[in-house]
Amino acid sequence: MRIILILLLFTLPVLPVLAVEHPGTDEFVQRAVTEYGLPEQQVRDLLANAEYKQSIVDAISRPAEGKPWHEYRPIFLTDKRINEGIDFWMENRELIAAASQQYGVDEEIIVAIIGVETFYGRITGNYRTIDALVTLGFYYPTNLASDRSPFFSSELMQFIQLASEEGLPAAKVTGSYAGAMGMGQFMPSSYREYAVDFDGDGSRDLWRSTPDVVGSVANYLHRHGWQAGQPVVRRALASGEAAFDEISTRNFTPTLTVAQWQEKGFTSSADLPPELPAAVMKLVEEDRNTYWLTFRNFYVITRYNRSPRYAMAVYELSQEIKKGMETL
Ligand SMILES: [Ca+2]
Repeated sequence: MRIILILLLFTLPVLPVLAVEHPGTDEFVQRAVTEYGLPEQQVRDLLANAEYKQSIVDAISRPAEGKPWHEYRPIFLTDKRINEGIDFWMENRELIAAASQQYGVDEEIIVAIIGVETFYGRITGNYRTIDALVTLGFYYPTNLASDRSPFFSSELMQFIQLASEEGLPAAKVTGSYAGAMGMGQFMPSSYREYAVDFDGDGSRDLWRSTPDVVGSVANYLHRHGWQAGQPVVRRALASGEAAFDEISTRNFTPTLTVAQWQEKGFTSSADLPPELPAAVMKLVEEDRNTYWLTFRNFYVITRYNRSPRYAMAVYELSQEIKKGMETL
């Protein structure tokens, strides 16, 4: 009997499994303590509590943003998302008007961002933020084009600070697989920098306070330079000799004027001031490419998410919702 027990002790796994220390823990903890003055044991405990998630690595490895526009657009431009956007706007009419007024950001864009990010707050993500940031900060897949682990590691540091400042339960907070949180999907650094307490209850709650979410999204766009009432994007006609190699792919900072782009073969379909700064974007439709002049406000939307298709989806959704509001 005794021998069997001893054998069992050696062959059965010991439960609960002792936490494995994540690679890079010591270096991270040291920085947390010396550079940010965070309490060592608390940081160690939090990291030890975090779990590596293969599903997070799989998700970051899937190039969802790489879909051509004609496949990307139908994900966001649905009747359901348009109609729920109209409902969300109606339910929060005064609030959205107040945020728009205070931060100088068009109402329909605030609504559309929350619609694209989380279906108006319904789908905010079920990954523990600590798992997401530890997995991507400490185990970022090496087979991807660029190593973004420094970014996620830095967001992890921001998250620990955020949790301490806002009194959040760091081990319980949930969000996207990439660490974005709440109805507006703010990364920890953005939460710390741009979130506002728009309902004035003394805390910034981007999960449960719709006023805080609406105010924070508006403030984010405002701080990145939104210009109220100004154009976002307009269709352009490209001549056969147009400067196709000067089209933006990653950075949509407007570098030339509408008039200069016209000289390069991209003519606006709408009447625009010739001195208006613009960039040029190509979208891949099913049977052809289309060309677009993008402006300062388009660039501002890409500060929320770098993909030009994301910015285009936000813009188109905003226009559909606005149209729906006008016909109510
Ligand atoms: Ca609040």
